Amino acid sequence: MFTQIDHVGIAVADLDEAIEFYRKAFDMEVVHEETNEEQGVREAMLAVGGSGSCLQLLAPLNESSTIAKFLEKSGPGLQQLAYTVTDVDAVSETLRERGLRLLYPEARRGTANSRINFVHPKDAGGVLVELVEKAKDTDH
Ligand code: V0V
Repeated sequence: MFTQIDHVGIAVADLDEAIEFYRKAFDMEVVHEETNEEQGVREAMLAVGGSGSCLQLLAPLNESSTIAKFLEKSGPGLQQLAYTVTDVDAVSETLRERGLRLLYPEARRGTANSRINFVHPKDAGGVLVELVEKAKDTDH
């Protein structure tokens, strides 16, 4: 079902400060950065060696962002665990059949034109699980 850990998402208040921290403390470099208006985030992907898995730093774009709400309630830290899948529609359907709530009826646009959906954290042991079907032409 899942082919690898795509990324681990961390909520941060200030994206530039967080990027600087990860660069200085852990020698990690940004491989992709973008703003996703629909998701209400500014985000950066940082490579974890050559593993293919990334760290995703997520900063809120505005006060109504899910990340703003998360920061207010829980403070900065781990917000989500994302798995790579080859077909997000098929995996979402399988998980629905298994009784898990998917957040969206249809996949939405994620990082670098990936297609994404989420399993509600209350149905996944307290973990916000993201499913990521990568765009064909990307390596992150
Ligand atoms: C909320 N809860 C969480 C959680 N967020 N538990 C674990 N991890 C999280 N991230 C718990 C919370 O403690 C509450 O538990 C309960 O769920 C309801 O929380 P809430 O504060 O009322 O929050 P809601 O219901 O307003 O929103 C929660 C959901 C929301 C998960 C529905 O955050 C959401 O829609 N997330 C998906 C979109 C997203 O995260 N976008 C930003 C990343 P108690 O207190 O009732 O026990 S964008 C992204 O990842 C991109 C672009 C990408 O990867 O490509």
